[in-house]
Amino acid sequence: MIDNFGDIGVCWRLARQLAAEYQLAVTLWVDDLASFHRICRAIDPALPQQAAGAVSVRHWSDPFPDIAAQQVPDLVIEGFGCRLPASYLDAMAARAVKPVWINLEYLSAEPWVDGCHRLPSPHPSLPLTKYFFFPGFTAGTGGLLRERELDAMRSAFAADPGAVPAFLAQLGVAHARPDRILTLFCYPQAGVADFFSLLQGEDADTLCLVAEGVASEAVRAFMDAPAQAGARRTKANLTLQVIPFLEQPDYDRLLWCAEMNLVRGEDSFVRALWAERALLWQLYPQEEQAHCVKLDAFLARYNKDLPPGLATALAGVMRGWNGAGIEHAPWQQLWTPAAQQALRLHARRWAAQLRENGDLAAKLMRFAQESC
Ligand code: TRH
Repeated sequence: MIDNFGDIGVCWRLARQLAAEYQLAVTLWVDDLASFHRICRAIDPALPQQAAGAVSVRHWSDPFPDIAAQQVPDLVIEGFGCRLPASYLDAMAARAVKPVWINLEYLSAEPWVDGCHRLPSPHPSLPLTKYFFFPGFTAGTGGLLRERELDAMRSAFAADPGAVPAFLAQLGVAHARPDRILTLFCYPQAGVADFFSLLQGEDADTLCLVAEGVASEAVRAFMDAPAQAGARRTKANLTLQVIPFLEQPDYDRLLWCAEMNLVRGEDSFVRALWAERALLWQLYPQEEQAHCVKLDAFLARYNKDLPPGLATALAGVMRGWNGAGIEHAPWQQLWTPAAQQALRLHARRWAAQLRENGDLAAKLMRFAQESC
């Protein structure tokens, strides 16, 4: 049995995987049930306790519900240093056999991560030890979340010539064979309006799909209408369509339809890596530009085996997307037929390398067993 606390996109995925693939009784504690409802429609934000598939979901309210020592499971995962309530820590400490306590950390490609993965941190006053568990891009880290069936599902989708138009039709998207499909998921800081202008002026036809609620201001301005699912408008060579915010499995399928996925944060970024398509990553903006350091660390790894000209162009575009905006020249360099072929091949090789590192849930389970 485990309790899982933390950032919803990542934690919901991990909770489902641990329940489905390891038959664990998982409880997911969530403070913001309304956000959870967006990625899992079955969630009722008004309920303090409910089931979502095989996962039990509880509202992390303030004050925190009373939990007795006997109710504390063998494994407690704290997502992203979310700080467990004092009463819950007391219940953990009151167990005869202490639970394995893991702090699942943020994803970063920075070199120090390998050295910090699995480090213990004894609690200053209670007989408990927390272990840092870092996702990452090397074998020395906890790896990345990847369900057992994911590759088979993606391969079956790719092998079916009717899969893309059929899936898009399900979302209400007419698939008139544009030159390229982009999906857009970003933070409010992204220079979306300028990006739309850039796409309008391109020679290639672009179909850009954006989920309802994402970049709403720029989408509304482009549409000159509310940014609601179903809204669609073409200006010059850009067609923009708003689609519903999807549940996680369908969001994967969406990523499999695109030539390039613009993703953000952590979970959508990792899904875009597994989609094996070109991607642009927007990091969660942090104080003192800490996210730029993280982006450079990722680019240093990801771009290493790309042809040098293409690596420079991709780095320029990705830095622009996370800063002052995307410049036309490096953007265009990504879209020559040779660049597209190289980026697709590179994405496939990279995903294969990442698979070799092992997946996060399996590594977490192994670590928990070793730490009992
Ligand atoms: O929600 P995010 O912004 O999460 C981030 C990261 O965890 C980051 O590390 C943290 O610092 C920041 O929060 C505060 O972006 P992320 O991680 O990509 O999670 C979004 C989830 O939404 C992901 O699971 C994919 C999912 N999603 C859908 O399920 N359907 C959709 O239509 C879309 C657009 C996204």
